[in-house]
Amino acid sequence: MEDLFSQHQQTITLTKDKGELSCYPDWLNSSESGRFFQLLSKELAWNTETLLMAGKTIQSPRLVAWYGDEGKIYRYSGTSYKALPWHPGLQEIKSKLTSEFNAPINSVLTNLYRNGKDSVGWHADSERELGKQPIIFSLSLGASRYFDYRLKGKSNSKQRIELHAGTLLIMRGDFQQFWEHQVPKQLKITEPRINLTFRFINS
Ligand SMILES: O=C(O)CCC(=O)C(=O)O
Ligand SMILES: [Mn+2]
Repeated sequence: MEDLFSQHQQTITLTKDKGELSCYPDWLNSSESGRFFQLLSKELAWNTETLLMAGKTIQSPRLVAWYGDEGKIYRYSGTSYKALPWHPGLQEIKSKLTSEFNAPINSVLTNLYRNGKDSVGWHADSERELGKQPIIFSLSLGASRYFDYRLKGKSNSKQRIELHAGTLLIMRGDFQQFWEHQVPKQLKITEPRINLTFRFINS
């Protein structure tokens, strides 16, 4: 089978060990990423997510919204979310991804980090409905933020990259089995960032 990524000369492979993480800087140019940021920050159904932590429920330190094909259900941290119908802006990005990478996508989890106080803690995208070797396309818009990743259980393996507006990050193969990732707080950042994680779920 032809490698999905062989045609993308500008893809930077960050790790091929225990799954693959690759990065495609400037996948969208600045006018496209600016247009999508404006549109999606205004029009998506942003809400806090309820997380179950050590038996207590807390509100996520970021806003999220969940879109996808009809009937798709996403279970996360003790709560089920029914996908909202595709927003035209998300549909447009999804079409560009499916035509360039020939990958199946049926949903997208969207995150809005209102400023540097918002974050997502260490986790892997390993919910059962994603399957064992999910391919996840993660597009960043708005403010630049750090993205850290480390081998599970090995805090000294931490690596850091910075994700800028228009950067596409692709996680695939065994990446979610062996690695975890986070977007740490960066208290000096006052500007918002949107991250879109396009996925294929079997549920
Ligand atoms: O904001 C990011 O870059 C990562 C978001 C993330 O890890 C997730 O939605 O699972
Ligand atoms: Mn994630």
